[in-house]
Amino acid sequence: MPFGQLPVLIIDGSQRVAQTGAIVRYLGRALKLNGWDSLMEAYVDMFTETINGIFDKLPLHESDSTIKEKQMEEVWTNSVCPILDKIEAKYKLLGAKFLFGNNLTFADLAFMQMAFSIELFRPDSMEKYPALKALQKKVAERPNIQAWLDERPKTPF
Ligand SMILES: N[C@@H](CCC(=O)N[C@@H](CS)C(=O)NCC(=O)O)C(=O)O
Repeated sequence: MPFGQLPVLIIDGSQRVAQTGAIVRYLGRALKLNGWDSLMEAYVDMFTETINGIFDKLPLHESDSTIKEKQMEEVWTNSVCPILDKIEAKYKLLGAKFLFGNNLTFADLAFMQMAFSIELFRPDSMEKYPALKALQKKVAERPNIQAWLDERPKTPF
């Protein structure tokens, strides 16, 4: 591990890249999931960083369930909803298949993962955002993604 932290992406069995953002951007470029020009790359990146910022706020490490629930309500109301309100409105206005048009980007993947994480804490939360809930489902149902969701280790917080 380059800096003693996960995640680490191992490329060709030997090269090691740490830091979520560096890994996501590297894979985004390699798999063409990063937007079609440099401005779109910046927007895809901006959405992904914002979405990942939500994940960082979730009370993942709190062991007392009462405190955890209280913290989650606070995070949901004050940090998550204001962002999802904006994303839902923009996504509806665009009327496209994915967050940035009709091609999947890593912003869609980051969104799907974050929505599942929120639902671990508040199971029906995403029902408040019908367009984004439909997007979450659409991304999760892509065959390769569905296969990974089914086989990946279950790690509830
Ligand atoms: N900024 C880093 C944070 C990585 C991080 O906090 N990793 C945790 C696991 S999710 C870790 O390895 N913690 C052990 C440690 O820091 O010693 C990233 O986004 O990749």
